[in-house]
Amino acid sequence: MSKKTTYITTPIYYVNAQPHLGHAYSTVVADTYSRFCKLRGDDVRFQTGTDEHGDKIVEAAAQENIEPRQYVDRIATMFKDTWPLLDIDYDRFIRTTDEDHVAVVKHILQTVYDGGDIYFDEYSGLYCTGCERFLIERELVDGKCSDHLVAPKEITEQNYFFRMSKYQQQLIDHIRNNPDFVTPERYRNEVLSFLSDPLDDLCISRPASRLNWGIRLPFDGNYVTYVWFDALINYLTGIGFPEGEQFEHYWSGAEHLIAKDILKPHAIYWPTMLMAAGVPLYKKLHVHGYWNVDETKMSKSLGNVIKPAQLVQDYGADAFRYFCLREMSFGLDASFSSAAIVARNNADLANDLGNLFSRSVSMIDKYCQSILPAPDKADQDNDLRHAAAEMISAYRIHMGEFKFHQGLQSVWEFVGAANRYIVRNEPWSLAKDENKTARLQTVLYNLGESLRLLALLLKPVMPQTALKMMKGLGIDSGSVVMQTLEQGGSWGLSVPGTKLSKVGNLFPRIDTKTQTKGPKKVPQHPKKSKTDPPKTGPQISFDQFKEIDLRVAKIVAAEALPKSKKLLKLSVLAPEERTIVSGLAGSYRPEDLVGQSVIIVANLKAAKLMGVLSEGMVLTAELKDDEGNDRLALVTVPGPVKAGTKLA
Ligand code: ME8
Repeated sequence: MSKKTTYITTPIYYVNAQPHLGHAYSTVVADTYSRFCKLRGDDVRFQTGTDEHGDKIVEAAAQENIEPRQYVDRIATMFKDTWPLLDIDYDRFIRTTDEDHVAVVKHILQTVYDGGDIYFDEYSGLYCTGCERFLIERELVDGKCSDHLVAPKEITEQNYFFRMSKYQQQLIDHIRNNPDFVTPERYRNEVLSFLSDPLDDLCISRPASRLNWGIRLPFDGNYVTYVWFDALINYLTGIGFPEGEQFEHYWSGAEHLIAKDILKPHAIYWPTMLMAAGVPLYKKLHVHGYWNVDETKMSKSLGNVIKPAQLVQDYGADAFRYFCLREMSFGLDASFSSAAIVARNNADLANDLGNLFSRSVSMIDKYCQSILPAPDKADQDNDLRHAAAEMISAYRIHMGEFKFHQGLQSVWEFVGAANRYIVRNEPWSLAKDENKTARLQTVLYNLGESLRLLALLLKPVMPQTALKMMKGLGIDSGSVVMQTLEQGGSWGLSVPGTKLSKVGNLFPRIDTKTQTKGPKKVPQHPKKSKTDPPKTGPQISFDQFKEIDLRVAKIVAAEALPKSKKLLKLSVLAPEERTIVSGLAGSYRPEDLVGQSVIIVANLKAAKLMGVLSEGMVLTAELKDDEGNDRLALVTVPGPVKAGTKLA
């Protein structure tokens, strides 16, 4: 059976700005999707690049007093040099100044012109230099372009026009008949709504007397091609259109990725251009939202532009890639902040995944001299197997639908299940009992196998971490079971007897104290006089006291709540599993809590804290640490007392 082909593209970025967080996000998403499709077994091609013609570029070069050619070479190199820092593995970096691209643009223009869909006309219109296009009245807000906040210039010119209006109905029909053509649905609806009004024809030339940095029209050398008509064609050039074998092979699997800012050119200009040129339409357009920074728009003038190289230096490529994909619900806007990325790093990566890896590997080291033991065949541990199977099927669906945050959520549900598996099985206790060696070996094998599956699924998102995990597990990254979901996505493929190796921690915790600027505030408390009477609250009867359901609970998982400095989300057994949100973040690291037996008020009315339903309260005592800061100390119970035991 021949492989499914996928051709994923990013926008080609304007070289009037240096690479920033938004460019990095789109490129990381495309890279992850490309790697995911390979994992799914597809034959994949991935293209990114730079958009180098047009007014904006001429202006930017003029500001630096250099020729456009020199300017575009410099900034294109910056983009090219940035992507390896984020482990972007593209097949082609295309530039619209590349020779083959210029030839393809001319070819398409000539084809559409010969087909009668390009005509010459005089036009007066409102031109926005920022958008590089004529705007229509209903796109203006208070007479200004809503994106660039400047009034467009009234321009009258003779120009060439593309008969876009001719293809309006054909485009509407295509979008209606292909629900996945533009996703998520909100953007499909936006396009259909735009198409409910008559479509204008598109001005596709600029007089060379006004702008000569562009591709000359093949049928009139006095004009250059409008930058959007030129740029969109990059998607065809990159795979050898019109003759190339690659075009035949990949075009039917073309999926474009963009942000909402360039929806109209991609969902309206581009498909109608393809129709006029007699080229089948691309398969899908995936549209994501915008990253804001600390809730504000990212912009040069606000000085809050985030550079990818800095992000890699501060957090590492993998933590940044994970954060982007986990934090943004694809299609919606999201807010970037150092606090949010640090919280994700510490909770999800260092705590949940990192601890699972280091605990498991060090137990295999301690109890089996770093050799993966053989499991007892009769001992299936179906819960963990089922959790793994569920993770793989949810991951496959969500990642394939660009719901990366949900794909990763399913992976982290499994990480949680594996961490709870350790707590439930207590390998350290099994190791003390000679009769339980077979069980201990099964538990450790299952942990090794869980980690192998996690490494496989995390390859597209965090390539370096996946490699490190494989190395630690003693698995050759080229081994067949680590290549595709088909070959490696079932339980039990780790080979007993494999020698593990020491690779250290997967993720360092980032110390939030060194991240925040300025001195730490010490909370002030009114001083108590020695003669103050001890405070007691209102008295309750014994019967009232008996109403309080105090129980021993065992903490089986703990994680920070990303948006809160104080709260931790705990999973406890009492004896049934429940979630409790507790204000312990300033006093304990999540990993120090797992395994502790504490006292909870089990019948406290459930309440939502930071969006998480908390079903109970953990008892703590207040104390002051050496620096005089308030801390909370858990009221703990010795290990042998069973989870769920009521306090008498
Ligand atoms: O529009 N959040 O180039 P461009 C998320 N050359 N993504 C962002 C972003 C943000 N705040 N800011 C930018 C162009 N992006 C044209 C494209 S394609 C044939 C021609 C990303 O440099 C996002 O992918 O302005 C957006 O669509 C793209 O950068 C715009 O890049």
